[in-house]
Amino acid sequence: MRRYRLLTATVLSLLLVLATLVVSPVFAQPTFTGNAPVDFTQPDTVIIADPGGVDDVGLPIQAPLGTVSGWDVVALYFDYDHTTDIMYIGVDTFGICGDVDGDGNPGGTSAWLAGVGGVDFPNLSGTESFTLLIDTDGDYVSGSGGSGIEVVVGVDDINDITAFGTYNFVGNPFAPQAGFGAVLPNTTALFANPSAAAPDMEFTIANFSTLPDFTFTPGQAFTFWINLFMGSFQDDGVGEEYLPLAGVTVAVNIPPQAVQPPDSEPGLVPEASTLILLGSGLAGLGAYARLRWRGRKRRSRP
Ligand SMILES: [Ca+2]
Ligand SMILES: [Ca+2]
Ligand SMILES: [Ca+2]
Ligand SMILES: [Ca+2]
Repeated sequence: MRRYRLLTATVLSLLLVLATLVVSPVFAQPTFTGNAPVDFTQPDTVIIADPGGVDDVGLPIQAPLGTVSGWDVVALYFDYDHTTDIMYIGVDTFGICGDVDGDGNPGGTSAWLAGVGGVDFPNLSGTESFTLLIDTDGDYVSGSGGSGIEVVVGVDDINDITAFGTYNFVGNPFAPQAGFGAVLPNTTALFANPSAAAPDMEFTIANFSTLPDFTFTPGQAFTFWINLFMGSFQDDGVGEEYLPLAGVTVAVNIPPQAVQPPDSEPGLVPEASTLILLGSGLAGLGAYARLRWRGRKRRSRP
């Protein structure tokens, strides 16, 4: 009996060791600094470029030549950690997110903006708004303005950055800033209130797979659909940013959990603990073989 228990334990431990040698999940999380294109460099990052590019947020003729609004988005970045179920999101704005007049101060109004009757409010207050709409199951008819958007992440047109969070979406996708419903339990951690030192909006959403109507299993590939809006009603003459377009969604395709075969990377050495386990497994097999050999010798005696 003893030898069978020893054999079972040995085989199990060897299988375990082999399993860890064959596939080990790999995920390097972005380190937020407030600069999305620098922070999101992982191979599984999904980038959604603004089809409108830079300079698709209109400005009044009073704005100095070369001015770009802080509403102007270059690209969105997504990186999902299948192990922790945390989604990392970065929004690369050309300047500082929320700096409506692009003068380098997200909470200060330039003379030309004041001249046309506009105000640049601090901390996304006033009617300044940042909204990321999410259709988790793809039932929103893009461009329709109908139902189907489950979630909105950001700040509506009433509150300021202190209310940044993840909410049920209950409005019309053509006016996303006015469609915030009940707050969802998913912890939403904003890296920083955008400033000159950290110009891009960066945040994480916890328990991402539990957002309403999601049906994917972490580890597997999945898709959701988004629309991003940034703008204000009090920045007279300055336009709004919609990605890709007002009321239109774009698919975000998240790849499956990355796994790394043991010899995929030259110079990759198995961890010491793995080698010790492998060694003890082999030693166990050796002990079993010796037991069997002795048993056979005893039996073969006349
Ligand atoms: Ca843009
Ligand atoms: Ca400003
Ligand atoms: Ca502002
Ligand atoms: Ca939906």
